[in-house]
Amino acid sequence: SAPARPPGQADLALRRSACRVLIGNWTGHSTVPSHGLYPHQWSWDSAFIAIGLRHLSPLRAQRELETLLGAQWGDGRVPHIVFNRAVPLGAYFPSPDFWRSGAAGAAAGAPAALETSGIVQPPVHALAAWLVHRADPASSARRGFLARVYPRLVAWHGYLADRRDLGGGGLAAVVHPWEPGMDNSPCWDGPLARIEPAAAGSFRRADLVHGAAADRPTDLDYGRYVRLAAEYRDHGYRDAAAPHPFAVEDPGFNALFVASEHALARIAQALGGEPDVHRERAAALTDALVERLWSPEAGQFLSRDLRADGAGRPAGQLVPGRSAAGLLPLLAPGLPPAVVEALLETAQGPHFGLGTTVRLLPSYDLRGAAFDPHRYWRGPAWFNVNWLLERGLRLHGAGQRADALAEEILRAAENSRFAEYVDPYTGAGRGTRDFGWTAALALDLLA
Ligand code: 9YW
Repeated sequence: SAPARPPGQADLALRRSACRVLIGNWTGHSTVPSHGLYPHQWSWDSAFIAIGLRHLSPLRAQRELETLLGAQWGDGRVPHIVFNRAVPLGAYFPSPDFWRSGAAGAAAGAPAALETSGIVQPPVHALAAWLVHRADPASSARRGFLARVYPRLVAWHGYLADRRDLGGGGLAAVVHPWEPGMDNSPCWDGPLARIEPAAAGSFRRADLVHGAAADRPTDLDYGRYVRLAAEYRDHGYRDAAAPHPFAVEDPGFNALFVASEHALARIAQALGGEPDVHRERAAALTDALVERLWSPEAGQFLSRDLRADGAGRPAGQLVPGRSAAGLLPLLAPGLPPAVVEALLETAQGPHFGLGTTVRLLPSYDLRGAAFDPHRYWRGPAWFNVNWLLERGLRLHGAGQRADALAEEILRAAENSRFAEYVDPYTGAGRGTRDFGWTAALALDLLA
């Protein structure tokens, strides 16, 4: 999905510096998002990182995904963090002694020899595995890469389809705001309001050592994140047993599920197996997305809160806030044409401003009362979201808009020294620098 233009000197320099970040963040078996802020292996980060790493070293990219999948639980879940034992406990919170995966997760099949978290992140992995394979089919075949990862990816998707269909409508639900990967999106303000925060003094945030407090989630958010994770843990991470007071169907998470299910079909076919089961699931997920999360009034997908809010609002309502996650179903090839048309219009309209008021797609509605251009997932533009949108635009024939977006992604990556996120209007960097997926996805667009 590269923009159609010959590489210039600036691109060669950018490619070199992106490679430098990926080499610097490599730990020997996987890549950290950031040595300071996030010094372990993160699930969806690793998938995006592998997508870039394949241009630098297909073998490393394969290894990245295999390391992550090596931490898969018996019930099929792929944990959102795989901890590196060489990193001091205090470097990141919540640390392994909080999650206690081996003991607390035993009934759900947590691996005894590794330390992981117990929640998940969006399923970008099958898509990444397919793209990694395509980068070097010969080494992939020689190492039996696809044959090794395929059963694990099938089990992962099986976990999401079976244990996480909490709404019974054919979509996967997330049970913690960390799971959709957009921690403090304003869309979670309502669903989180009913969660009693953990006492402020009962935990110590490590993130504030590395990031400006005004660019990060608040202490109140963190108190609620901690409460939810502890409660899940105390129910043995068993989805049938846990009360899941936060249960949301997120359009971004499910859009990636669709894209990855299509990738699984390609993987199955390459292995001489059965692609149809995957195509059928992808089609069913796409239908469920449209049926359950499409809002014709908003012209985009919204999240569905599966729980009642305690203030009289019944369970199963759409959350009104407009997150960029609601545009990511553009990744699904089988959307109704009218939905595609409306999504393209919304992306370029006043709420997201693509190609008009902003340089990069903001994470949240520019016109929303909660919009904040600097605070994490409440407005800043993120490189993975923009890379996904670029792909979706291209898939649906908006090639020129995709080219223009790719160009902006590259310029912002370069000017911000591979920032974690940027101001969507100016492209000015925020958060940490030399961020893994920023470098990886820039490299992918340059390839
Ligand atoms: C956390 C690592 C992760 C990302 C998430 C992002 C943030 C906070 O950092 O999560 O402590 O896990 O929101 O998308 O994967 O980069």
